[in-house]
Amino acid sequence: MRFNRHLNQPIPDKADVRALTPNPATVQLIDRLEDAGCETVFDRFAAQQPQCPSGLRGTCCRMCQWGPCRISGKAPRGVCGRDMNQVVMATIVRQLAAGMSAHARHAHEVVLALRATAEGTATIMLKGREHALDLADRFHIDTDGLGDDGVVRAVAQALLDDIGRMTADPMNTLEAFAPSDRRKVWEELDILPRSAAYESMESLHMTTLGACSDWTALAGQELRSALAYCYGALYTSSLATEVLYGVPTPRLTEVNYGVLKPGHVNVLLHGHSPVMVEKVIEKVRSPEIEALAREAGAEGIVLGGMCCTGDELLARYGIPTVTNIMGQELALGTGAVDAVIVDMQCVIPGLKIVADCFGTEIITTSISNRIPGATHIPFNPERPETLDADAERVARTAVAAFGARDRSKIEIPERVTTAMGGFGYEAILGAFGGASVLADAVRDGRIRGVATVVGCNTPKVAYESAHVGIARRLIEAGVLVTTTGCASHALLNAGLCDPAAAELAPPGLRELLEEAGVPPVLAVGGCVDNVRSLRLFIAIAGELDRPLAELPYLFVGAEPGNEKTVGQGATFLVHGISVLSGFPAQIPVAVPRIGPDGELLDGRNDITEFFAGDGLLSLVGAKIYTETDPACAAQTGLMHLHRKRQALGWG
Ligand code: MSK
Repeated sequence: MRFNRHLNQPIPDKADVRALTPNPATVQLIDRLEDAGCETVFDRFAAQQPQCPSGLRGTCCRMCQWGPCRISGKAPRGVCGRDMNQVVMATIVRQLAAGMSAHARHAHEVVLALRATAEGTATIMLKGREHALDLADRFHIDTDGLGDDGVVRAVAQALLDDIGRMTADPMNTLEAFAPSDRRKVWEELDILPRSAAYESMESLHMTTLGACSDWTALAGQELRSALAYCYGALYTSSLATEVLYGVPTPRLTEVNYGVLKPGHVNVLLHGHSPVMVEKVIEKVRSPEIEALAREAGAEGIVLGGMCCTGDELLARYGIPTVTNIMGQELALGTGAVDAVIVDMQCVIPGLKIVADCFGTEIITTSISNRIPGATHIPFNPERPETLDADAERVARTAVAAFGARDRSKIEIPERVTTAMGGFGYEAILGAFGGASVLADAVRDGRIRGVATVVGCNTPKVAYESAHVGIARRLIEAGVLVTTTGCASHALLNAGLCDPAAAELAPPGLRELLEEAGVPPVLAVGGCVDNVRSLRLFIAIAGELDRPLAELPYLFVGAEPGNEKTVGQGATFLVHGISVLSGFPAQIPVAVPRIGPDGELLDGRNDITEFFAGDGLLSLVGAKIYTETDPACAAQTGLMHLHRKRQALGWG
């Protein structure tokens, strides 16, 4: 592997990916696309090397039109006078705001659909009505005389307020779900947020030219935004989805590229928002559309999931997942995919390039997402009355693609993996017999710690090797693992979400898993469902009567990619749960070197001290560890968990 001295770590090329990626189907499809002369993310990443050192270190400032400015030893300040700390922290604050905007937009669509359902303008059958009653209770909504739909409408309004409130009133979800000892920490730090929309606005405001010159105040805004992100975007989206489509329960299925079938219409469902895709599934499973597929000569219809839409559909219906953000082009390389129905986020432009190589129909269903050459049938959350008819058109377009394609190019890897998904918060507690059972096991060491292994992929790490390498080692050391997002696909395809994988765990954890009939990695849903893992952490801490920051917990983001991952990590940090990152964010990493007089310079700076030293630790009780090599990263994580246990006297 090529070593990048600016990052102090190796960077993989395509040969390294072939050698290190854990899924043999991946290698088969990389070769297949190369033979077909079809470029992928791996080729474009190679073409971009070497990447700009200033960009990699986060020291390039592009936040006004006086720049761009590169902060260096020669020019330590930008044209306006910003120094390195201000540039790097402002960039991180902006990344979190961008990620928060994405999740908040997703939440907004789902909550509007919930409200429209209560008002009767959207034809959606509510599957989680009892969940709405529970939320109404938690939000202290006076339900007297509201009626069933009135309660749902009031809950939707409370969630909508948390997405978009512009005044300093408390957030409903934060008041209902945050642990009280944490709320005190946040009050003392003065970081209680208003809403996702307000903090996105304030983050952009504070980082614009001449608005704030104190990097520590920007760091405070980062933490405030993390809370807005968690409670205004993640909780709102995950809870509204549960009221609309029900709370997931575990189910066994098969996943991986091999679930696609040559004689069938193969349709992949990709993106994040559940609203259109749920209705499309309803249509695809109707006798009319099934008949249409048979008329076109197909033996049936296969639905497969990609990215977070895939995670959610696996959780709710056991629909097989295929792959994640960096595998989306590879999936089309099977030549078997007739249509990809995409809604919002993580649908890369490269998808259409490969689609054109194989004649795959791309259908965009979000008003925010346009792809040149794709069929556009969008769901507009302000006009829910068209949902039914639009979903029917989407389903018909997808099925019609079967007859229009050249099927001679089909080559599906045989690999199929058994997996269990559907571990909503309630399902995890139900499987183990309650939070107290898990708390006892954490205290007596049968569970050495609880980690959530989540997030995207990045071409800067050999594809999926870190997710799988770290998770496997954590299991072998007795750590219970939850997962979401693209990491989830890597772990599902690697067999770690198969109940049979309990045999990898040491005796104490293995017995617990076998008794509960669950795998060592619990797939909880899409990236907004990280709050299900957070709720689990909070529930166990409650049983143990300990603050979150004292417990052997860890957030692992081994292959960060999307701006959304910044807020995911920050969400857990601000709750006192440390983060293990597999790749340095765009900050000047501490690179030790020898000084002019032979002395060792450790390369530390204010930003690395804040995130990885005592800064954040002294404020919220958590910090970031960064380690690329999966074996070393797992050791780092295990050391963190062990130290927590030692401090508690739990050995
Ligand atoms: S899809 S945000 S690449 S997890 Fe949620 Fe995957 Fe990250 Fe998108």
